Amino acid sequence: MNKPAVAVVMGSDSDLPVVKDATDILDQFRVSYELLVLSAHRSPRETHAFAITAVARGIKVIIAAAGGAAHLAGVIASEFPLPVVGIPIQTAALGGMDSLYSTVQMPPGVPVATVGINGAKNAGLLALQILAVGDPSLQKKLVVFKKQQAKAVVEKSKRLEKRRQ
Ligand code: RP5
Repeated sequence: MNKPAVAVVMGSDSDLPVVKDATDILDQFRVSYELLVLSAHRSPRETHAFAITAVARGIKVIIAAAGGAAHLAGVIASEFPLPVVGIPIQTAALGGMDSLYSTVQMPPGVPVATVGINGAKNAGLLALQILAVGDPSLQKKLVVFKKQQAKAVVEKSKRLEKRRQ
């Protein structure tokens, strides 16, 4: 694997079981990534340092997961000039609506591409699709992935039909 073009960050290690769906899909496509715990509130200095140095390290897209008052993706997007994908983490208190609103409701000028609550697989795929804009071999792999996905749905439908006969 070569130098990471993706960084995957999360507000706490307690987010890792969800975030794993993002790293699994990156692993599947053999795309390397940085993996860090950073908190907009608990470690603001480290978060700031990470955001302002990421481009120089070759990072092209950042996936940021957080729950509750989920400001991590937005704070990173305020300084990182390339795409940021936000994953709102499901919470016990409010079911993740708090995380969703905190991540998605960014002010004009600072976009965060927000996936659904716990939508880490889509965050990984979106990061791959962003990289694929300038990477024809990754584009080909994504085409194969989508064909396989469609085939799996057709097969499920056939199995269902058979069971009804
Ligand atoms: C957020 O607070 C984290 O992203 C996590 O989802 C949540 C709870 O963190 P812990 O108390 O488990 O460390 O900042």
